[in-house]
Amino acid sequence: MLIRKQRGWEIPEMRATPEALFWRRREVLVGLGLGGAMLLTRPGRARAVAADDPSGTLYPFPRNERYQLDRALTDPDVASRYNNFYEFGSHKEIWEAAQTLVIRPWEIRIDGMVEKEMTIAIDDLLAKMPREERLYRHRCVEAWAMAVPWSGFPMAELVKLARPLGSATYVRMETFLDPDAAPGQRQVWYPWPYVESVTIAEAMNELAFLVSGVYGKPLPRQHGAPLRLVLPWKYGFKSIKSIVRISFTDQRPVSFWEEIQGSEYGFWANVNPEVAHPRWSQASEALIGTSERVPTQLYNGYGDYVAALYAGMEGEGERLFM
Ligand SMILES: Nc1nc2c(c(=O)[nH]1)N[C@H]1C(S)=C(S)[C@@H](COP(=O)(O)O)O[C@H]1N2
Ligand SMILES: [Mo]
Repeated sequence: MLIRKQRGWEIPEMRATPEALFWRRREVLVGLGLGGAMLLTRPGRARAVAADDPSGTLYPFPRNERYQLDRALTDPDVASRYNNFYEFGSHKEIWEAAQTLVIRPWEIRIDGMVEKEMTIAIDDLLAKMPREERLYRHRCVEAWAMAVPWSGFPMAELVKLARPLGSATYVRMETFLDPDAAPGQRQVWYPWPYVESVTIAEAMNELAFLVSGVYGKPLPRQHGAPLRLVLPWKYGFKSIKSIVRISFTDQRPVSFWEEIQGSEYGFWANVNPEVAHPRWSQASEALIGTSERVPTQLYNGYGDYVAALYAGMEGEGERLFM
């Protein structure tokens, strides 16, 4: 059994696991005759894949000074060793296990309600896009936060490249599916592959950022290489990692966490300190790698950019903040 140290800023895993998931996992284990504690997959020893990342020469990307922080950057070693990436395990210490992810060749399928469906290799995509670095805050729904310099390009540019039909209203994104590389995907009580979605209006918002690097270098696998989303005004689970498919649709997709427990993890998931998670307060957040806690801000402090997206929607019965 893997024993892990709990850091001061962590919510105990028991409390962070949605109840529905706890029971689904239990059913599966009992069904297999493995009611005991042992199985909960310890990912295999890290097998480092030494694939050269051909995008390395593109870095660093020029910084866009428009996005400023109110706090110090997180220590890069802390940010890259405390990750949520359930494909490699349902705890934070997955960084070694994630090294099995093969990130080249890597293609992204763009399909659904677009003028012309296409498949594009990550390096061709990066070559085409206007690349920049941005300092953003990140707020996980588990009440921890970090601040990092992401390298990427505006999601709006991807939408322009895809040329969606006027009738499309949502963007649905999907993570790779490869249980051999990602043993967490053998945990059949999760609805793999990981799926997330935003409205096209959200995707076009200037803050929505598709990210290929961090701290001036290509993304380490544990951060979601080679391409992940970053939506700094929403809880972190919306920021889907290691994207292989981007689809345009007029039906609201159901995301991974919404399917697991929609009462706790909804479609909108905008940060709001006044709307508690059913099992813990969202009023403040722990800054990982420090002993500091700071008050959480509405839209994670990005209201000037995004509040207008949601004007009047609460009246329509939308749960904007979970
Ligand atoms: N495919 C995938 N994307 C994911 C996750 C995941 O488990 N799988 N976890 C999400 C959550 S809950 C958070 S907080 C962030 C964490 O990003 P980081 O590990 O780079 O800090 O990734 C998000 N994207
Ligand atoms: Mo998260």
